[in-house]
Amino acid sequence: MESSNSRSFGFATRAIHAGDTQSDNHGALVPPVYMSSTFVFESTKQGADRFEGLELGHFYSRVSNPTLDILERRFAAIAGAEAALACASGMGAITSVLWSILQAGDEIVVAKTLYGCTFAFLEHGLSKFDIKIHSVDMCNIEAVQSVMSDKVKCIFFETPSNPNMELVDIAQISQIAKVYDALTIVDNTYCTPYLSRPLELGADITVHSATKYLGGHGDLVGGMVAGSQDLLTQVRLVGLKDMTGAVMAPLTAHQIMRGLKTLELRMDRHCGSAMFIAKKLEAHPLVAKVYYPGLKTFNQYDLAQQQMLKPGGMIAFEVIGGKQAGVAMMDTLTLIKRAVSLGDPDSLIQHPASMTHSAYSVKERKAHGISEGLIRLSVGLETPQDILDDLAKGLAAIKTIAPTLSMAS
Ligand code: 7XF
Repeated sequence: MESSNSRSFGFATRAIHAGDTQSDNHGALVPPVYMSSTFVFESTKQGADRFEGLELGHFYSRVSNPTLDILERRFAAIAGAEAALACASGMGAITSVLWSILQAGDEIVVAKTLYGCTFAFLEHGLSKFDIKIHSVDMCNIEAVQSVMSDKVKCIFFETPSNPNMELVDIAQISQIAKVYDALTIVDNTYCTPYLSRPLELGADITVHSATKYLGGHGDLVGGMVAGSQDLLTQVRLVGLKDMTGAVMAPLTAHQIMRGLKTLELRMDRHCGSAMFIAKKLEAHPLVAKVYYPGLKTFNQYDLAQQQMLKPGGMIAFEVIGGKQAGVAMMDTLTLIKRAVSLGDPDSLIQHPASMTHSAYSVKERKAHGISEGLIRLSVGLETPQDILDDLAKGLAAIKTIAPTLSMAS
C-alpha cells in the first residue's frame, strides 16, 4: 500500500500500512520475515552491478534486507522523513550516525545531560580520536553560541533528556546549527515521532532506541535513524556497513512493525497515566520534586506545550530523605518492577545514578545535572490506580526507615 506513505493519511494509518508494497507475498496480510543473510544473483554481472549500485536490489543483509526495508519505509513515513535506517540497537543507531559524519579534528556540541552510554561514547570514546566534545547547557543559548565554529560538524541532544527531563528547544538549536552548516541530531527515544517531530522543526536526523516505545513490549533491542535520503545513504553505506556493522535482525524488524501498529494507542495511554501519576506524586507530602513536562510547575511547561503533542510516559522525581529513602521506596514496590529500560507495558523504576547513568563519575553526574537521589519511573500500561497504589505503598515505607520525617517537611 504505497500510497499510505502519503501525509494525507493519519499517523496511526501510516504506522500500520506505510512501506508495505504487498508484492509476491501470497496475499499474506503480515509480510514474511526474510531470514536470509545473502541474496542470489542471476549472473555475475548482476552481482557486480548491485555492489556498484548500478542495479537496485539486495545482496547482503548487513546492507539491506526486504523485511528491514518495509520497516524503514514505514518509519520514514511516520517520522516525516525521506528515509530511515534500522540498526541493532539505539547505541548502534547513534554510533553509526556519528561515525559517518565525524573525522579527526572535528568538534561536536552535545547537551549536558544524556543517556549514560551515549555520554560514555562521546566523552570517553570519541574524544580518544581527536574529536572535541563541547558539553553545554542547551537552555543557555549564549553558551551554545560561544562554542560554535566552522569546526563543529553537529549538535546532538535528547529532549526530554534521560534522566532529568530537561527539554531542548529543537527549532532554536537547529537554527543556530544551520548558521555553521552543522547537522542537528535529536535523540527522539522518549517522545517517538508521535509526540515530537524534530525533522519538521529543523533537525536533520533523529535517532531512536527502538528497544523502548517503538518495539513497545520489552522483548527486543533495536534502533532507528530517520532523515534525508542523502544523509541516510551515507549512514547506511559508511557508518553502518563499514564502521559499526550494527544491523538489525529481520525478526526484530518484524517485532518492531508489530509494535508500531499500536504506537499511537499505547503512547496515548502512557501519557494519560503518567499525567495522573505525576499529579498525585506532586501532591504527596514525602515527594520533594517531580519533573514531568505536563505539570504546570514544570519549569519548561511552555516549551513542552509548543513542541510535544503530549507530555510523554516518563517521570523523574526525588523523595524527601534523598537516595536512602528512595531506595527504601523502590525496594517496597511489588507491581512496578525495578529495572532499567523504558516504554514497556510494564511500569519500570530505576535509580539513574547507580544504573543507567553509572558511566558518569560522581563528579561528572554533579556537573551534568544528574542528582544522586533522582528516581526514574517509566509509567506502563497497567490500570493507573494500581500503579499509584504501589507507589503509595512504597512512599509509606519511607516513614519506616526515617520515622522522624514529618509529613509537612
Ligand atoms: O542501545 P539501546 O537500544 O539500549 O538504546 C540506547 C539509548 C539511546 N538513547 C536513549 C535516550 C536511551 O534511553 C537509550 C537506552 N536507555 C536505556 C535506559 O535509559 O533505561 C538503557 C538501559 S541501561
